[in-house]
Amino acid sequence: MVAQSVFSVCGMCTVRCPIKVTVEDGQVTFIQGNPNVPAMKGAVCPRGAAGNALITDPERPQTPLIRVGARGEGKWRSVSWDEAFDYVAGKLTEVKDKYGAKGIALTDRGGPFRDMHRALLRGLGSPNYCNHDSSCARNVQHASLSVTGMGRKSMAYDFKNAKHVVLQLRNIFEAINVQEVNNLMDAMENGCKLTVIDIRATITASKATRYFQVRPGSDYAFNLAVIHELIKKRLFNEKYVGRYIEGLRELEQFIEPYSPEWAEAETGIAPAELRQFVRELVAAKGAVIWHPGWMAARYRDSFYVCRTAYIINALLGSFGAKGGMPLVSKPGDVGRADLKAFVDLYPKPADKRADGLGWRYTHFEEGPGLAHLMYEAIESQDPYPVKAYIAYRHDPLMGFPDPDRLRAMFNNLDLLVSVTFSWSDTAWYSDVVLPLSPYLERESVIATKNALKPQFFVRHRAIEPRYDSKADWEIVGGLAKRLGLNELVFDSIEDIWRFQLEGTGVQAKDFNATGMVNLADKPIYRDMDKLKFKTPSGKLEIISEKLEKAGLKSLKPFEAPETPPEGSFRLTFGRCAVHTQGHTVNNPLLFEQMSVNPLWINSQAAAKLGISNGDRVVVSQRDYSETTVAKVTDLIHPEAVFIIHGFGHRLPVESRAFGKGIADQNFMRGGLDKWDRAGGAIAYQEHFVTVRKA
Ligand SMILES: Nc1nc2c(c(=O)[nH]1)N[C@H]1C(S)=C(S)[C@@H](COP(=O)(O)OP(=O)(O)OC[C@H]3O[C@@H](n4cnc5c(=O)[nH]c(N)nc54)[C@H](O)[C@@H]3O)O[C@H]1N2
Ligand SMILES: Nc1nc2c(c(=O)[nH]1)N[C@H]1C(S)=C(S)[C@@H](COP(=O)(O)OP(=O)(O)OC[C@H]3O[C@@H](n4cnc5c(=O)[nH]c(N)nc54)[C@H](O)[C@@H]3O)O[C@H]1N2
Ligand code: SF4
Ligand SMILES: [Mo]
Repeated sequence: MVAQSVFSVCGMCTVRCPIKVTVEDGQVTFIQGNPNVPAMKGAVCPRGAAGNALITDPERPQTPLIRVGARGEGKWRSVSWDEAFDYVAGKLTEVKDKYGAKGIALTDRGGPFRDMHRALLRGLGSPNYCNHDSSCARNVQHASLSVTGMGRKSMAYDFKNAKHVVLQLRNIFEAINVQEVNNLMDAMENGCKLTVIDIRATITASKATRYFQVRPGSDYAFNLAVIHELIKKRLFNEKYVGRYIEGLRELEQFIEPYSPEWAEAETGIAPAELRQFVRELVAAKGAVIWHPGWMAARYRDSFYVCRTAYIINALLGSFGAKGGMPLVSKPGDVGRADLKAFVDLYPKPADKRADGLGWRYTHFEEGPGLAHLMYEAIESQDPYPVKAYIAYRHDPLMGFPDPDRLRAMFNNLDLLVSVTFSWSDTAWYSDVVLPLSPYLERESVIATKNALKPQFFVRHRAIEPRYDSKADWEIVGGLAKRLGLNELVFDSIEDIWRFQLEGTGVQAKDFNATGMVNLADKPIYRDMDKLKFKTPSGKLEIISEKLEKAGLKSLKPFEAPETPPEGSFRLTFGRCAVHTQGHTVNNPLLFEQMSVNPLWINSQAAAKLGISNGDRVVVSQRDYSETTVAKVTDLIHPEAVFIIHGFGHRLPVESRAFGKGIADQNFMRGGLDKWDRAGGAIAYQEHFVTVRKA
């Protein structure tokens, strides 16, 4: 049997790296980074390499399932796809007849492959699409919009050519994006400096030229002091600032009290060190990336941390610059037609959104919504009842705070459907589970990547499904057929690709050789004298009209984070290199590499509690407790404890993950109400716990 190479896209995390899959005799024998993309260096990360273990693992939904017991009881009837589609379409139609199409909501995990299921919802006539992002990067997105008028992905992080990279709230060597990691390592070999600002000495910090351990939640103070130094010493890029910044005078007045000496009391960082750091940034002459963060849904002022990060980039002249944050190109920017979109087949629904965006909250970007506010509407029926909810590749019961409250909200639903390739807390609580084929067993719609070198790319199916699961387009098509949305029903993926590619001059076969079609020959950097931003003034704006109109401050005075109550710690969390969120802990290969999430606790704090490294500890919040093992270390700030998110599974169908480690979301009671009015994201790290030896 000859080996076959399939160019595809990894699905083990949200990054979606281009991969080359070797298939022999209908089995996947090797997964590597797509060699046509130099920045992949032929490699994938540990999770990408474990894709095949997901295929062979029987501990995932194998057929469509309809609930027979109570919600969450785990009693299921295995049904045919026909029956599952009929059932879901029937219930959706009932809800639509009784409450209108707006009574149906769908959330997903964002990303490039969502055109068809978004079209399905819009075709039904509902405005209630949300992605997961109020649990992740919404603050960054809204900060970017407020300063540049453009979304966060309108700028690339040009790590490869950078001279100084600042990672604040960003642990790049463990929360991995393979191409970014490789590009940053190349730059560091060429002398690029790396500064890490974290509350823990991570692996990224261990590779840094400079590491600042700040007090948890004090980043805004840190950034204000950096701005103070740049402005007071006139260290900013005068030409760039004169040309592109609107509102410098307001910034100058606002920043007055926030000196490095003032900040020291908040952050714990000595003024001399901060000043030396700022001088080094300035010396890098615009080839600076001050990363605005990714999972920046942490504090009540995280939006302002991201916003000041963008302002610092502006003062240093990083926007548009090679080695900084150059603007990306869309197909239209290089004279090419973009893909035809399925969502455009239907008009934008006229009803107002259940989450209040566009009418109650006018300063937020409407498109991906704010899922937690939609959940609130399920509970309150304000502005109207939402009675059917499809969680599409999304696990809100693990990803949002306070799962007990969320489950109570979901009890108001007439229908809860989960489309997923793995078991998840949400799937377990659903009325219907529609098993999606894992990424190696399914293909996707073609997607556009806006980039320095824009492209179209596609996920090819490497192998046939082992169980009775389906690809996205098959699931959407099966429902669409029964809901009278025949435009979304296709016999083959080739027909779908043909629809999408119409008028682009590209054909499906053009993807066979590498999995992608480049729309430009080389990376395109804009002329630094002719940058345009999409704000009302066309410049980078210190004062955002949208925020001010909504009664919010563009420049918010600093308020210190709460000090943990006596004997308590702030609960902090993040990623590790071998797991993705909650859905890989039960992966046989990855579970072997890390089966439990230890609680990081500062050595001195632990000593006071009589806790030694490796002890079992009880983590508590009021009357609620879970138990794990302690990692006692000098490397974390004494006010915080830290765990890797995604553990503490309690589903009997996951024999490996069951009962291992603790679940941070369970210690966030009331957390659905703690969200950032300016940035839109949940403030996940505003919760405290106590710790004792078990
Ligand atoms: N307490 C706490 N809450 C958090 C976080 C935290 O650290 N602590 N992290 C937050 C962050 S950064 C995010 S992004 C959200 C994530 O939370 P979710 O958005 O729920 O993301 P995933 O765990 O990736 O879950 C996606 C679900 O879709 C299924 N799935 C189906 N197909 C695919 C596929 O092709 N790719 C992927 N990746 N999944 C698929 C997976 O099996 C899984 O059940 O949670 C957020 N919530
Ligand atoms: N291996 C792996 N890679 C992933 C993912 C994964 O699950 N696994 N998920 C992907 C997703 S969805 C996302 S959103 C990204 C997330 O990427 P990141 O946001 O980089 O990852 P995190 O680990 O959530 O958080 C980064 C750091 O913030 C620190 N931190 C916590 N509190 C504070 C604070 O008050 N101040 C400062 N300065 N730092 C603080 C944490 O200690 C942590 O090291 O990763 C992506 N890549
Ligand atoms: S970072 Fe790793 S898991 Fe995520 S898409 Fe890339 S190879 Fe896959
Ligand atoms: Mo995320």
